[in-house]
Amino acid sequence: MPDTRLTIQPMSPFGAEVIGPPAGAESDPEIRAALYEAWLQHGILLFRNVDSVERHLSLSRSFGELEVHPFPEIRCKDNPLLVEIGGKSRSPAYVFDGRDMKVGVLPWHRDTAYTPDICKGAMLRMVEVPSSGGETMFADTAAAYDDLPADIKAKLEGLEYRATLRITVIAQTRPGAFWKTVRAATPEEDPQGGLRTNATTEARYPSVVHPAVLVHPESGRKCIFLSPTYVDCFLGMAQAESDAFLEYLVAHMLKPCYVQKHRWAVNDAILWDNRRVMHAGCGNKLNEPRKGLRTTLAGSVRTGRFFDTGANVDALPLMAD
Ligand SMILES: O=C(O)CCC(=O)C(=O)O
Ligand SMILES: [Fe+2]
Repeated sequence: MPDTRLTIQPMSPFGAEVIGPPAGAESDPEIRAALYEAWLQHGILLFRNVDSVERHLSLSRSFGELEVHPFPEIRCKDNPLLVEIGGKSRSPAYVFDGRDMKVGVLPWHRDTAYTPDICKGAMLRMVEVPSSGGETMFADTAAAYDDLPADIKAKLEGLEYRATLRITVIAQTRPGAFWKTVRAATPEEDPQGGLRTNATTEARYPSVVHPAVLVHPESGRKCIFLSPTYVDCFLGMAQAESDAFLEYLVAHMLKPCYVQKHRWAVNDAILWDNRRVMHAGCGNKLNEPRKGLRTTLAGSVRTGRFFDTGANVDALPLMAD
């Protein structure tokens, strides 16, 4: 019998809003199972009025074990299972997107896709929302896969790509990033120092190889398994051919019929299935607060391997915590 305390309201073109459950109801195994099923079916779930860290953690945990994020710099000091997105504790990367100078712009990616074990999912809760902008976009790569022409599906069969973490704006300006006209701020525009490079962070994560298509371990659906910002090259293709193929696939995945754009309200929380969904931050105007807290769900399938099989990750320098 359906639980009347829980309504799953589908959104367009994909995802669903969860109306209810009352705080703490997720400890009920039946409600937990219904939420999990809805998450697998819809790819992203929106919860409203998640008004405390405890509730955020409790909801996140009902979808699986949480993991500590690989970036020490963005972990919350008082709870390493949470990372801070935006907020005042990090110096923002200023980006000119061709029209406005913005902070918080994040090109299309999957979380932790620069490691061999791409995480299963993540739940972002917004605690400060700017007066305009600051949306997050999500793209359904399972529906996008389904609609590909047969010859492209055949080309993707068994295809792998090399991926490398890029966290600096200029390094992200490449095919597949969702802006083309990006530039870093000048010192006048960003008195704190303009574009910050973070070579130490990037050096910590050696390039990895992932399959271009993932058979979702739970739903069995095929997903275009790209994290476009990090893709260097499809293996076995010349760079120009690889760039053109990546541009084609990204343009396909970003058709409006696969993209959900969420305008946040305070205490909205969205859980995404990182195996199926990629996401991007639209950024917002300078000098407006925006702060999110995010959990990360452990327990993906290991799809990746290090590109350089001799990479000794343990020998790499650790960042200051
Ligand atoms: O800031 C955003 O809109 C997206 C943040 C993000 O990519 C994440 O929380 O993983
Ligand atoms: Fe992300």
